Amino acid sequence: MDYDRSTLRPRMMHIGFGAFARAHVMVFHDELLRRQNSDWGVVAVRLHSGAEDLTNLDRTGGLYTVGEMSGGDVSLREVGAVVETIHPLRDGMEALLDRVADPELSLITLTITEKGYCIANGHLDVDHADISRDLRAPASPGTAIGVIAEGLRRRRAAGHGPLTILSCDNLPSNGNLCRTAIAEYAERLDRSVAAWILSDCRFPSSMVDRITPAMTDDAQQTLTEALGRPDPNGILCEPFRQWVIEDRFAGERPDWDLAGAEFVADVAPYEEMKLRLLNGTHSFLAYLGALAGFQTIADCMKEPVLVQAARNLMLSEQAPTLDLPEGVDAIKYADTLIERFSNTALHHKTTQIASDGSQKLPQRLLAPIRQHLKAGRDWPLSAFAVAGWLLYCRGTSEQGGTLPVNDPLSGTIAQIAQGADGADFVREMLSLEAIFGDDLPRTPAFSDAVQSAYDQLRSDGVLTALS
Ligand code: CS2
Repeated sequence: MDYDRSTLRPRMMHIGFGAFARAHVMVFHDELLRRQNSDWGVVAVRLHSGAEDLTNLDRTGGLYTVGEMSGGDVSLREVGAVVETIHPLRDGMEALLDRVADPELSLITLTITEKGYCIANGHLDVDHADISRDLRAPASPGTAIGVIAEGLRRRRAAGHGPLTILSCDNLPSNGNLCRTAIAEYAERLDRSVAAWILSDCRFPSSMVDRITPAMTDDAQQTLTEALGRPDPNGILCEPFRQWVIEDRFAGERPDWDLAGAEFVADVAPYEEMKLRLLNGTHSFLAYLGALAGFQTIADCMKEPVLVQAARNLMLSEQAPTLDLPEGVDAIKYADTLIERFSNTALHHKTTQIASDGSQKLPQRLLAPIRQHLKAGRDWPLSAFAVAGWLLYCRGTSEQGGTLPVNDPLSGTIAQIAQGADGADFVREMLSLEAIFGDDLPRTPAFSDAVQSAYDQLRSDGVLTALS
């Protein structure tokens, strides 16, 4: 280890210590610790699955390996930032809430996925089963939102200072959404706590980027060979990493700029660019690629029709909806994405990216489509993406293989798919307000375009339809 870990204190907590966090947030943090004497140690938290992973991490004293993969090369880094792990099912909820309230803590970073914020129509979804359960028993919350709100309540009651909560999930204005969710939740616990959260705590937005597929047995094997021993918490990812953070913290912050992060006044242009060009195209490839029988994104990139379509989606349909950050060239950005997607060392499954479509479609594809509709522009590839999601939701690939539909709305989706086919299926799916709002289903230019793309996918198959 290149730095003295004995000086690290539990000053930062990361909730959602899964694959992405280990490969992204923690790598930036580790790099900072290599470059600066610092006491910013990390408390690694998971709320649901993963207790065993954290116990394994304790066994190695918090150390784990990140392998950056490109071609046949694996470049290894040992990350030493973790000083403590907490899992409420293993350690008890009090241990976690006490840590949030601890005066030494100043920052919570979050990777809890899109659905973790429990937002509907821009507000906390108080009808969400997990949120309503937490509100009935706020001292033993199950959601990250409930944990943070209750921890902040205790923190304030103990007279300790505010926290910064930094969202690192793929949502536009993720900081504001996080602030809304936590403050609206706290409002129901205690109005004065909500007021304190709004006035004193800070919720910077951030754009995060690093392609990090879920670990598989094969990936574990590759890592074991490169490392010379197994590492149950090890993770493989691409070499590229980017983190753009709104510079708005409640107190001191780690100098992640020393590790390559960018602190800026306004993250929105970076977030939109990445969500639409990278994630939007990822979803496009995930649904259409999986339907056409491709297992991974790199496999999709071996099919010229998909490469051309992905590039056209980025440059002809997504880029025109963006105010790109200064100095960014859309063509170069798109070419770099195609190159990153083509990394054959990463086995990034199309079905993994296809998960949680109901949570991803709105910001990745529907927001730009709304702009096209307003401007009277065509959006044929975006229509194929939405139609691809619809067809994917029926659960069968063109070869007859099973496609897993992992989604918070999977029950509703399965019901619609069982009850209807063809135009009725499309109409019923498009009337899911949580995804499409109440505007898109009432816009014939929208439903007609999606319907006709859907028909074309069904009659011609993905590759013919796209070419
Ligand atoms: C992907 C992202 O799974 C998905 O939905 O689009 O996880 C993507 O790999 C990351 O955002 C890349 O930074």
